[in-house]
Amino acid sequence: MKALFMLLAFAASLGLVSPSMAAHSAHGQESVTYTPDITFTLRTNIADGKLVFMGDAGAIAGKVNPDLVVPENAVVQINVINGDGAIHDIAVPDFGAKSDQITGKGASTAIVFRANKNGTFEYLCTLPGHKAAGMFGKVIVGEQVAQADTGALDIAQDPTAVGAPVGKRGPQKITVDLETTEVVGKLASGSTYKYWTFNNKVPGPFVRVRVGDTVTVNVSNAKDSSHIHSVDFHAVTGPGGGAAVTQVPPGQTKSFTFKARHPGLFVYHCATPMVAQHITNGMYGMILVEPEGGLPAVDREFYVMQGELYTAQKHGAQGLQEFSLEKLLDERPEHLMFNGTMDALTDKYKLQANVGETLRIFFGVGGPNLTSSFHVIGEVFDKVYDQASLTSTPLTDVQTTLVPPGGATMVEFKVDVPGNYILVDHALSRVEKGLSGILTVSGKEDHSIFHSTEKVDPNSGH
Ligand SMILES: [Cu+2]
Repeated sequence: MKALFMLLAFAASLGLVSPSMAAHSAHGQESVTYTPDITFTLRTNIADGKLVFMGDAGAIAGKVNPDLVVPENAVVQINVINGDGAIHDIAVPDFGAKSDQITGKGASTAIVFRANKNGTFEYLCTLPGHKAAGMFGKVIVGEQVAQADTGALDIAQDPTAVGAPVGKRGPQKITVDLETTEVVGKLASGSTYKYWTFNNKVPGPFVRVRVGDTVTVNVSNAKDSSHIHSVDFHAVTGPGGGAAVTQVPPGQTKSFTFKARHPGLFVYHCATPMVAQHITNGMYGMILVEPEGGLPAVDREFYVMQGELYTAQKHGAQGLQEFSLEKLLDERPEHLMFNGTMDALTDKYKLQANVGETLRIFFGVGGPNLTSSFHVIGEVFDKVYDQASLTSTPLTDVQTTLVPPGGATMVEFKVDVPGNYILVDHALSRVEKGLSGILTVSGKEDHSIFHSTEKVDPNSGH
């Protein structure tokens, strides 16, 4: 429902739905974006005989009527969960935002608005008597949000780190060095996670070879690791994809050599028990085996992988997030992300291109559990190399393509219209758990392709 609401709001910002519909959906607010800049979750509660909003997660967890501190001009989402079973709503009248009423215990609603003026404003429940009973607090716009410097490692993988095309060269001998590490990395602003990685990045390095190459893989497990690690390349024909000979204790190195016999885009991952835990913690990456003569030239290539984190703490919580075995086994991730962290492809790295260019995305799912419905909002894939088969005729003109865990796809499309395009898994609840990326296209508009008299929000997309 919320995803639909956001979709409508986003469509409204592009002028794709009627003004009345837009006004209804966005509560009269202009230019909200597909993904909010900041999200708060409040739970209604009865405390000391008073009705209150209680912070549900993150820095406001457990606080009564918490101050909601946001940067100026941020798109703010406030979720409210009914915790007491009475009728409630939430409104921020100064920004024209008001939710539906929620009645049942566990029911929820949300409001979204752009905090486009500085100052202190009120949020409240508008039901008669509820504010008087205690249901109100402050939205403080324009104050610096205090940010603990965690000193954690930046493990986000650069989506442009795709290596050099093989071109016309013949088969060669190639060496791939992988170091397995266990490091505390930045998950989102104010939160960290103990990642397990290949070469301190999630996903691990993009390995690029040619069919017929002889590839030697050296797996070194860092001295300060606590666990055995290994690697299974899906491009390998042999025991465990290499995992049977690379169970490496801390401080040691093991190697194997394989012939790249099948062209394609293949996932690699750690395959040490419990394998699902090693993968969720960040131990996955991809190897591209280019066909003879190489792939057709394109203007830009990107490396994107989808992952999941199962933490005891809820999405949005601050501080060190700890692994939850229970949630992993139930396949209930708290966080989903492209390239390792919550903001890897929305803030740290954005995908950039110019109008008229043809792009190629090497997209894979580390997982370990969820199938991705990969989609770029506002674009159509000209070509989809389904299941990352590079020797089959590609599908053409595709909106959304399925990518299973341990699988990949290669998509190509020409960008014709400037703007921000959002990479998503179209199972859009996952956007709420962090899964999105931005492709920014610059250049001249072509009104024969897209035109509107409405103002396009320059920040649309983020
Ligand atoms: Cu491992």
